[in-house]
Amino acid sequence: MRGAAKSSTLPGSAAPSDAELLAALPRLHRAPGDGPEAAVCAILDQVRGRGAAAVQEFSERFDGVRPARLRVPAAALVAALEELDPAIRAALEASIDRARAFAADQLPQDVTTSFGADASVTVRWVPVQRVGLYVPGGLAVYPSSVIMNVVPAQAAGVSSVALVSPPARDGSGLPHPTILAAAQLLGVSEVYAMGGAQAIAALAYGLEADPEQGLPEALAPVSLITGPGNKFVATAKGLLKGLVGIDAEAGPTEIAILADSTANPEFVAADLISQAEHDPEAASVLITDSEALVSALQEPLARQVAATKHTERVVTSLTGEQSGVLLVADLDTAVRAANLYAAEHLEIHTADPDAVAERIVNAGAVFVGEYSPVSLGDYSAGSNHVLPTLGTALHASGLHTATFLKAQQEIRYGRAGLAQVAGHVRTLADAEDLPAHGDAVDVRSSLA
Ligand code: HSO
Ligand code: ZN
Repeated sequence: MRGAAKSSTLPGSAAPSDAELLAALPRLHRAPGDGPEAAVCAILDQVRGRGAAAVQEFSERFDGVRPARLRVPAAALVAALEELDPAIRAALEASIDRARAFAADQLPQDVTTSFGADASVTVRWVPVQRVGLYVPGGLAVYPSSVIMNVVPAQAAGVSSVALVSPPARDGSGLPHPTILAAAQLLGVSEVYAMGGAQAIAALAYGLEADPEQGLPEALAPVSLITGPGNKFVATAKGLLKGLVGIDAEAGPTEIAILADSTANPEFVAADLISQAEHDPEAASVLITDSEALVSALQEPLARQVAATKHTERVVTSLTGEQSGVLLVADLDTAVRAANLYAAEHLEIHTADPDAVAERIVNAGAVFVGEYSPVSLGDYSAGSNHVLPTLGTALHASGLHTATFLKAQQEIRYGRAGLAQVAGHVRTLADAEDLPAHGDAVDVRSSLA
């Protein structure tokens, strides 16, 4: 990648070890405690102690806005949808339709396992009752993220949704009108003009009603918070994890492209740039076994970077430590590298993309073939764009319907069913020196 800070070549005949591959892959590594923990702790404390007044103060300090109304009035949601450009409305509706179809298909079935007529266990999928959804502000406006958070929550059957998003700097004191319109389209009526760590604190602790601060009704605490945000949001989620559930402490967006000599360099360049556009810290990584592709990429990349609207942040992202090219000897090594990198988004541009996709076990989402760009998934594919970053795809998933469900277990034994295992319970209880456990079973057989 021209101008990329890091371009690594491991084409030697000896297979590189996993450690060598990992070291050659570009990624920003932050040590725990490197983030704004101390500042965020202070914000959390203030919001817990002083509620809406503290939220307002932080909003003024960090977003440059003191919203007259922290709770977005219903009339503002209605007006935003009425005034929405019809083409944007149609595109949002199409995106919602696909996302809803995919989310509905993911609903897991309750399952009962029987151990005879009088003994069974069941897993029952129960929605989290109240969730908080964070829609970021920052360098762009993200109505698509309203869809990606709300749709799986609704598909899961969540009955109470609070959506927060920072106030825009447009004098309205409200989140961007397209965000409000998307909420209204989805039937979400509880929307707040707040962002940053203060919004996460408000969701986790709740807020008492404070009409003077633009909060006519209390904000009830939520049980789960999802959605990406800046590092203050991620840090606040990390610190509050436990008090509330969280989906992730998301980092900047990242794309990895696994490509061979058949890849179209124009497409590869466009896709690397597309995610670099989000953030100067966004990561764009090409993993390939083709030196010819790396050479062929230079001209279209330079041309497209110069022509794109947000050239400055794209260049910062592409030349940052977190972006670059890894050239390896063969496709097998490229697949191994992609699995080690565990990208938020992994595109596959190879002669047989399905065969490669089958071998990918670590990625937030896999985009199979050159007509499945990440930006399709960002908006209109039907898949979700809130995905694990920073290598957490090694163990985590993107938002999906089950994110908002709990696998609650039910134990249903009768007298005969219990009698069949009572002896084992007695034995194990005694082995653990917990005889009262065994007694709780024996009391039933002695009274039978
Ligand atoms: N690529 C981003 C999501 C997004 N892109 C929203 C455009 N709008 C993180 O997956
Ligand atoms: Zn994107």
